Amino acid sequence: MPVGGLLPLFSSPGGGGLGGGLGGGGGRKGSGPAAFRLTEKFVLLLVFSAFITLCFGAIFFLPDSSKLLSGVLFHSSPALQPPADHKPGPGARAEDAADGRARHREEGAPGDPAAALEDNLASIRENHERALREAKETLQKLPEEIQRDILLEKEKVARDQLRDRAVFRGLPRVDFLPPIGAISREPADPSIREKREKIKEMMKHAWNNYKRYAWGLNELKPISKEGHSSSLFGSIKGATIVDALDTLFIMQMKDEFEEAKEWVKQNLDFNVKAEVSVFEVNIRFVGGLLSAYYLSGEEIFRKKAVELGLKLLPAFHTPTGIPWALLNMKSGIGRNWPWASGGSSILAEFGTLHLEFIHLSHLSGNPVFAEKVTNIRTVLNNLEKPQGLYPNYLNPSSGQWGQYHVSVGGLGDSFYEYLLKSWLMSGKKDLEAKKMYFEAVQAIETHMIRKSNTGLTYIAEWKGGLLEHKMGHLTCFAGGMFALGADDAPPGMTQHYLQLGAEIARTCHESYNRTFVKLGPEAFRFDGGVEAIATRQNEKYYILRPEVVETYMYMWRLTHDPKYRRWAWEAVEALENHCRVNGGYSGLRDVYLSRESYDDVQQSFFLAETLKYLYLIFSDDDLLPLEHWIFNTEAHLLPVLCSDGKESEGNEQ
Ligand code: DMJ
Repeated sequence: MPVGGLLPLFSSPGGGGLGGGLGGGGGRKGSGPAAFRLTEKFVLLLVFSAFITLCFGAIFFLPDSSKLLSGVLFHSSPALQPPADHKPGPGARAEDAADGRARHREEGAPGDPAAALEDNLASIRENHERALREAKETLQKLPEEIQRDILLEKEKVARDQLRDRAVFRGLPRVDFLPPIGAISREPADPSIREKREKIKEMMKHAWNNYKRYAWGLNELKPISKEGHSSSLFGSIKGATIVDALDTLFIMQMKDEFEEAKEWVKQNLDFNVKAEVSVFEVNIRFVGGLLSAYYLSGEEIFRKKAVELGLKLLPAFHTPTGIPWALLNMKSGIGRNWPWASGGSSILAEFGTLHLEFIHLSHLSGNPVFAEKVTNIRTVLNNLEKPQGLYPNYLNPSSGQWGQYHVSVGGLGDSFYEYLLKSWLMSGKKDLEAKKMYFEAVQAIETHMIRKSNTGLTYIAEWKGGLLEHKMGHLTCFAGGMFALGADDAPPGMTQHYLQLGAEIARTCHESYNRTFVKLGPEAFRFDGGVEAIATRQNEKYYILRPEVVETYMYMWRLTHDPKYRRWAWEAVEALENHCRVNGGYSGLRDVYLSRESYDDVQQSFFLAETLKYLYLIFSDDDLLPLEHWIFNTEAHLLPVLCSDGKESEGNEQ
């Protein structure tokens, strides 16, 4: 429990506030009949917290308590109202937070509900005991000691801030090396060439409409034909421009790339007051700028990326160095999503900074970025993991896990992706990342991967030892991840991981194929007699997400099985038939309906990821070869670094 939460008990020895009312004086000596001694206070606290725990524990076992809680506690938006972004933006998380309290279902160990119940109670008990321990420690401190702790913490934050600024003395000269495979030949097969050309035409349609109706704003509303702003970026502007830069480059849309670059030069401004999501700004803006730099060599992108990276540093000024989710870039004040378990930071957010931050240090000569993400690893490595799994929530002050929820979809996903890619991006030198990745994947396989009755492999959600048999669209990226890591798997496991990747790809393809529009829902279930189908109205939408075609791209590159090109083309046709409108591309509110109901948002990741992955599937493998390039989680390109910290191009040229 955070110190601040207990302060009123001690606030005023002479009275005033709860502490005063209860006798004050730090609880050491009672000053009147109503006063409580320290031990009495502790007993009261114990009884009170046991009561609260029991109430909450009971809610977990109410039928469909998710509805109850989402309505009462989280005011979740009505069905048919998909949030702007779901992975892992606030919409997704708010929903997930509510969903996280959904009725627990027993794991696939039939006939053992008692053990499952026992597990769940054990984890509740454990959380409870931990909270009590922390409360007890704090209660034993004198008010002066608590005040001193607070002061020390404040001083530490101020020192950190000064240090971050001091180390950096401007950008060093960097020799730009021409990128490998940034531009490729036309595919030899005319039918493939034609398909690739079609995807480029889709990019033109998306870009031209954005330019026409929403230029300089974050995203486009293709039905209303106006700009769409998302709170994820505070008042930073131009998300679509920065997200699209590298796709424009590899598709050789030179004029468009130039106009985008000009906009960045003249208008991209980070001196904004409003709060931003550190994760979203990192993956889209820092990632997009780094990628544009590595492809084009234009200094403006390096400069802007480093400038933005420096602005994000105050997010790390927490007692553990685990960053806040939200940051006011002007004031440097951070906080976490109010709905996140016990004030926690989110695994998929603080765990998805590593690739970009290593490159920021590489391009700026400033070690501070690398230090921040290395520290995140250290904190994680010092923690006990339940069954070897990483919970989605971690408190940045106490350094303790929050709720024991584990997901390879929203809230967890790209953390695992970045472990694998850190290993690959380091030129296979970052052994720690490799170890963490394969250990995590092994635990995921044991505790979360299951097969449906008809043999579809899926990744469920783990909640305190129980499984919810649902898989998110976001989770579909994991097929590509398993396949990409296969080569470096422990002895004898390469084929197994390739196979696992192929099975996830097949399941996700099924989730598309079982809809009317042939694009998949936000989440699909394997229970109540259904397989790979969304059963809840608020999980039936599709917001132009990339994860399924992302997995097709890796599977195609790694196996050349023609079915992946076939499946990718089905997705292209579905996008054209159901998402394309006069004003661009729109997401859909229900993929099972024959009549389109548009959500009226052209997400920036549609240009950054969905169209880029599709284009690569119909290109030869020498366009952005996987051994030289790493795709960040927004599909932005970062070159593999050699052991000496140089990009791999350096060695090749
Ligand atoms: C993108 O912003 C990134 O892929 C992120 O990791 C998750 N959500 C979207 C796409 O669905």
